[in-house]
Amino acid sequence: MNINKKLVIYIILGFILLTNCANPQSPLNLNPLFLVIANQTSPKTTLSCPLVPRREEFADTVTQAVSSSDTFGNPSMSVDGVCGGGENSGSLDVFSLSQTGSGSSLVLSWGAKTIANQTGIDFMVFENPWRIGSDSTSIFMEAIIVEVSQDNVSYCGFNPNYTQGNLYSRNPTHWQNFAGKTPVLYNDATNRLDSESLFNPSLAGGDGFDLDNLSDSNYFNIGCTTNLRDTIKTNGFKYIRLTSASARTNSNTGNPYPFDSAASNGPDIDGVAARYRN
Ligand SMILES: [Ca+2]
Ligand SMILES: [Ca+2]
Ligand SMILES: [Ca+2]
Repeated sequence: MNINKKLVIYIILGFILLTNCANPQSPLNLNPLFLVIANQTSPKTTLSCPLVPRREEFADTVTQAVSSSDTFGNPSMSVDGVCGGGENSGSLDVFSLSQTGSGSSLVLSWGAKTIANQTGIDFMVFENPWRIGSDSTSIFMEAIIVEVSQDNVSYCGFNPNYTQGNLYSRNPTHWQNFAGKTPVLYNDATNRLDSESLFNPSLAGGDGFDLDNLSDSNYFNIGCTTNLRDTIKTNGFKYIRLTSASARTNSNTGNPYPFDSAASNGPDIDGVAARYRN
């Protein structure tokens, strides 16, 4: 192409750009065209959940689980990424725990990595609770007891405290230090937050835990001592165990923690994310 033809093309392009900058509503605005082209060619248009390969924050190893042929009986769904359904619906990318028995617990890890205790929330548990209508005190939720360990033998937990006795409550504030009570906003495809926002519950949803709040209670006979609690707080943990609350006895009542007997068939684990991995 000779230099005169180039000059003419540059002048035309310059005119188009100037027109667009001056008047965003101009029919010459190229943005919609660019969007159409981008939508036709970019692989981002086929966003799917879960994201492959999974992001490094998520636990990637199923250490212990009881799988089944049920729809949600595949433990790998708990380590494949997180596909939260937002405030009013629950993810289906989940592995379901049973209410009682050996299938009521799941142990996950991050390969050989240690999860450290640093500033603020150290890990997030993503179940699939959802809000019933607009009432934030009415959540369809299946409570989970959370415990961590260095050797998958002796564990310490977060001193779960349920305040409504034998009566099941849908109000998450009645379930202190349990997981499974906050709707999940994070989604690998549609709400892929950066590695800091993933641990901000107001952006990601889910239930955050800080190792500073680890308890030395051994009420559940899990092998916890004050020494182990302090060691985990200082040096971190390798294994996280998630257990249906209904499989455990409430120290306040001497009975198993209640669940929504009309609708619940056990907590559903979408994934767990750790903030500080060594
Ligand atoms: Ca912390
Ligand atoms: Ca659930
Ligand atoms: Ca999942």
